[in-house]
Amino acid sequence: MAHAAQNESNSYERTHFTSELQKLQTGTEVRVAGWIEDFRDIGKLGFIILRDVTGLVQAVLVGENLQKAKSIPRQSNILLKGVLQGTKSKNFPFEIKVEEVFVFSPASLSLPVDPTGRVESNLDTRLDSRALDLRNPKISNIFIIRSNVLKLIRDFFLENKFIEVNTPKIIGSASEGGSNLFSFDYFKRKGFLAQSPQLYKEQLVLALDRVYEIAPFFRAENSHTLRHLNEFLSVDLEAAYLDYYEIMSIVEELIKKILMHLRDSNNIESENSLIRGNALNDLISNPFPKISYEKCLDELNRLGEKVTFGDDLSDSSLKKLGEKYDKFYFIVDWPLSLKPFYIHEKESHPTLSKSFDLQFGYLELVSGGTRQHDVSKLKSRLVEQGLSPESFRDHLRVFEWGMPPHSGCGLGFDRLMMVLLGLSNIREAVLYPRDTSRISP
Ligand code: AMO
Repeated sequence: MAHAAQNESNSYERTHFTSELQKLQTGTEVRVAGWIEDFRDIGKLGFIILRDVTGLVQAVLVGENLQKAKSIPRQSNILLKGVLQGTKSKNFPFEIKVEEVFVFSPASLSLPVDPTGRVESNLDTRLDSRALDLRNPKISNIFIIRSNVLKLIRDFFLENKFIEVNTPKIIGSASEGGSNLFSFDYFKRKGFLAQSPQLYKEQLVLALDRVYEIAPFFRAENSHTLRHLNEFLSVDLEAAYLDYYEIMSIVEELIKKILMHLRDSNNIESENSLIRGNALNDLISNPFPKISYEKCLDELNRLGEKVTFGDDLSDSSLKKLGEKYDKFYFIVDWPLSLKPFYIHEKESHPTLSKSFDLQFGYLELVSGGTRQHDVSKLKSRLVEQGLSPESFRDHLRVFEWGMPPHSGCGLGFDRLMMVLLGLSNIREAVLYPRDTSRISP
């Protein structure tokens, strides 16, 4: 949004982002703010290349302004007041003839990373100086696309009658059982960080019918990999009267909507992404394959991987499968024994469950299923899994208040961003990642 400077007392007010200048006529007076990406002094003239989050502009300086510019370090934050004019530059269609230079804040002469990208730094060094790293447009673009995709997801849920909810992240007992919970002192008792909104989202369908949540969740997993974080953003959904096949359709539709948007806005860089050129159109127009867990076992055994019914699919198995199915595909009907207590058994084959994972190659993106809504079965499933129904009392009583049948899933949003942008490390998709060795900045 462009704001005209109101009066002289507000001389620091910017009038335009750099991307808005192209629609203006030469002779227009402008004030742009940002940081100095580059400075060239060619004697009587000097050039500042000024960058803001939307792009770049060249500014030409003479006389006192040029003298002043010589002493301002690169990356300093400044405002340039001037007039648009034509230029002989091959790189810019116009430039700003500078009338005044305001320095808001000089940058130190030795910076920890080079945001122009000319000097490369390793990821750890970049993450240690993330705010500066984001001045590199290749990096900020990741987070601009991330923000756009989150908006698309919210629009999609709104169109499909889902209500956005916010469940607590501080909880008093394990939400799904399991040991991967962070715990801390909560006044005179123990508190935990939620690993998933699972129990709350199920409870909420009792009245709200269809809910979704986009929120960080926490896993105290000691796995230092390229796809695990201890805090990750999850897109959770839960819907009454739908089964797991209908949830898969919703997930597929949502992902295709995102792919179409990125294709149409040229945001999926063909060189950079796992999804290239025509492959993207094929993905959008064909259904994602659905492969049963049992068929996966057959395929894996044929490929020489020894897996028997009831085994989880190891990293090496998923890598093998991912070589054959290298894009999006669902693995459906997992053994009930591998699934949490809230997943419904398949009535026709009670050792199987109404469950699915969505994979992209070897990478698991989504996990979900039809839920058990019969409270006595829920109780016996808890006992089977060595959990105490007593500690789930608050949850189980909701199932005695007229619970509709329901299904849902959780989508790992940071992993989805890896796939969409062709990033090999989940940390690239997260501003301030938390892993087993990183808790700051
Ligand atoms: P699950 O534990 O499979 O299922 O998690 C759902 C999805 O979240 C992502 N994810 C992670 N991403 C990054 N780092 C992690 N440590 C991490 N752990 C999980 C994955 C995964 O597919 N309550 C169920 C969902 C449901 O049934 O609704 C659950 O949490 O992409």
